[in-house]
Amino acid sequence: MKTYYITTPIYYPSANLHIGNTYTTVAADALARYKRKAGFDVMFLTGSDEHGQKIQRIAEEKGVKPIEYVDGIVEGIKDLWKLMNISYDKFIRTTDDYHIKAVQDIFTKLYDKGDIYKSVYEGWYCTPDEAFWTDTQIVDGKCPDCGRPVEKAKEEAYFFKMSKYADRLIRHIEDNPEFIQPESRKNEMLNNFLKPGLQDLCVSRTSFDWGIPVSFDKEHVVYVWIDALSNYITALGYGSENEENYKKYWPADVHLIGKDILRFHTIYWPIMLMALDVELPKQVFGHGWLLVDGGKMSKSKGNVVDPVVLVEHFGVDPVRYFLLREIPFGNDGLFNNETFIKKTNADLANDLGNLLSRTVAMVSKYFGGTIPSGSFTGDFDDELKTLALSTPGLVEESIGNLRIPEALGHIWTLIGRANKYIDETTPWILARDEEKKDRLGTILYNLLEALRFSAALVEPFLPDTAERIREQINADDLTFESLSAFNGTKEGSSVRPGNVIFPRIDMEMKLEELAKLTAKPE
Ligand code: ME8
Repeated sequence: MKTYYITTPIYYPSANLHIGNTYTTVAADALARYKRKAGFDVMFLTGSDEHGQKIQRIAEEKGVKPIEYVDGIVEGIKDLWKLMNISYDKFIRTTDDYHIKAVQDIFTKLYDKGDIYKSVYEGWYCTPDEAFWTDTQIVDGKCPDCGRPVEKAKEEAYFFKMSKYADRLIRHIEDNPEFIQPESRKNEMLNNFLKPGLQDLCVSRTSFDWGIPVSFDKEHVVYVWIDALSNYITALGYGSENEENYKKYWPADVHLIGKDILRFHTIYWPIMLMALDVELPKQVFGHGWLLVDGGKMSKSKGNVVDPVVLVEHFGVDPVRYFLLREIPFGNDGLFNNETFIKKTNADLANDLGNLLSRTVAMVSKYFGGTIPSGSFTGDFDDELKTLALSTPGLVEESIGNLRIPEALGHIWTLIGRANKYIDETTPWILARDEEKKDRLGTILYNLLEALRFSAALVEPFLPDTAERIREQINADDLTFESLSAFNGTKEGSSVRPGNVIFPRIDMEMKLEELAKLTAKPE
């Protein structure tokens, strides 16, 4: 069985997660679900990155131990993933014992090899970003990434000899065009960071102690990126007594991350792996920002959209749908209440929801709920069938290239075609003529079958929606295999009319309510 290993970043439990973190995780979930459904043995990893000065400071401010603080947040993260229907296979916490031990061994191994050495660190530190900067990198005394003030830092520290592996990494990136995606980000990494020359990376700290102690020098804790990045292999048991999962799933098929941490994933991480003689991940995909009113949403800015509130108001799948369909995967996209409601009403309530309720209602009304035979073919049938049969291949191709909005676009083309088929074939007129009942039956059969295709294809993206459609059309097979023929709907079984799957949202009423939520401080 082919394996597929996909990861999200491990998130800082410095505050509750917002819709931006949710975006990455939902996208990874859709890909993981798709691959599982396509027959892959999937490992989908997510988790929390719990060490560092920032967490230590927050815990101190709150008067609790760091572990107590992060325990609470991590519980909330797990609840959020449950709410969002995230099907992760493993959740790693960097405070897990096995991870701590593996990171200590990794650090020691790199030291013994001569790739890590002790020296003195002098420079600037951005606490919110947990990033060190040199004199030339800071801008007007501020962090070049986030614009917040940096602090002077001077301390004994261990350093990683990054430059030793730079040429090898440049060659790897140039020889493997799929390694950094989207393509534009590859040039940014090569030209802005790698080619000008890499500085050695500071990999330990002594000014705080909320971290993994360096096993041979207990004054030092491992500086957060070696700790954090290693999660992708320690979660698989790398360096432990049981390396079964590591052997099975590594190298990762894709590390899905936001573009903010691309540098860490495409420079530091591969160099660490080279030093450890471990194969590199096949791909690092850096998606864009979810913006609110033109700015990046972030925990430290406090301009977050709370996914829990959105789900309470609209349900899980409208949120998943908007993130997956509306945000161009790889580029920035705007989260905006008005667009969100418009999109939910147009695509979910109108296109998909109405197709389902109209079809099921007509089967109930004209055939007493019993699914008719589909043998009486006529105009427009072939076009619908041909499109349905070609859609799985198109979706597969889009997903293969991680073009998630495009994949959904193909499914909605089919949904749109089915709605058009109703207009073209006018079942309500045929229903007036008893002699045309067979033809009417075929049309409804084809619509149910188009709905079965849509449900099967949409399932990885909107799992609840697929289940609700399946229930109403009474389909017993939503596998991808069943989409090789347009005849999976069972004639003679009964539809089960249910609630409207996406009630229309009253834009004006909700907008006012939502406006308050969008800028909700934590
Ligand atoms: O960086 N739009 O954790 P983090 C889209 N612990 N995605 C967003 C986003 C936004 N506005 N804001 C955050 C860390 N994200 C490290 C990672 S990995 C070994 C260590 C997503 O909690 C995006 O995926 O700051 C980004 O990379 C991640 O959250 C950063 O999460």
